[in-house]
Amino acid sequence: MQTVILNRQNLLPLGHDYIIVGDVHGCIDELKSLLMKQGLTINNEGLIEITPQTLHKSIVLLGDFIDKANEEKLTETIKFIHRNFHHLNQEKKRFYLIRGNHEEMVYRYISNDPTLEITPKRLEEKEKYYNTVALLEKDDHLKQLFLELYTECAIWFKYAYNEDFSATLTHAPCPVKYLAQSDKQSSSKMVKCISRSKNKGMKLDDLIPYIHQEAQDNQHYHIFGHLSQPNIRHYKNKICLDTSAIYGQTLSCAIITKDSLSFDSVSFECQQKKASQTYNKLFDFHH
Ligand SMILES: [Mn+2]
Repeated sequence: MQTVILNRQNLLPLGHDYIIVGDVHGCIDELKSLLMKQGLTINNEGLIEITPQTLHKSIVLLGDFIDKANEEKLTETIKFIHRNFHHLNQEKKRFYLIRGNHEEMVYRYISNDPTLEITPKRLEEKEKYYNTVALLEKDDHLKQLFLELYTECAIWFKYAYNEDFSATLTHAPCPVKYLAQSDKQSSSKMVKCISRSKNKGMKLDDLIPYIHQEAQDNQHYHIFGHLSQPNIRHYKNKICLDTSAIYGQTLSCAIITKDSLSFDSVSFECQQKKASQTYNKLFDFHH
């Protein structure tokens, strides 16, 4: 077995239950519902209450909490995550964020990243895929909140219970050799994989063959989001949790308690217009 020297700040402490939530994309109503369904209470000020019953529950967002939703919901999402990130992490860490490709791209736009060449195509993409940019450009306070959250995002986390059970969490699927590594190339592979929109017509399992080829029949899970799916996709130790909330499907989470793994979902609540896309299914071996 490969020995990886783990960076302590990427290790999730044992003794907590972890609620690991897939791509939120501004589905704030669904995020609140999903957390409440896990026994958390949200008060009138939008703060998640810390009670004796919920003291040991931690939240991990798998990335892509922005974009695609409408501006009102995006604003609410950023404010909710920001408030609760600080609130829940006051005494000890209970709220963890993973960087998705949407956070990364929006950060590059709003920080005037010199390596981001602004071409007509880029400007078109900014409107079409990264609608949080325009919102942050006209709301400086919200932009500051986003920037604070961005600096708090990790690329990956690992929960290592024992030699038989662990879970590595990233935004995007990636080959095992990049997983939980700290070099620049590995980091970018954990945030984003090959584009589906640039490879239309190709089956997802052919586009990222490593994900099923490297799947193992064990409980050393790799849990990721990024690839909007019609439901939770689970093959051996590989699990995709992006269940297309903003596309009108569901928002899902995995729950880790000690060495057990379970799942839950809530439906899209129709409090905003859903986005549209055609699904390209992962682990779709029967055809
Ligand atoms: Mn993504």
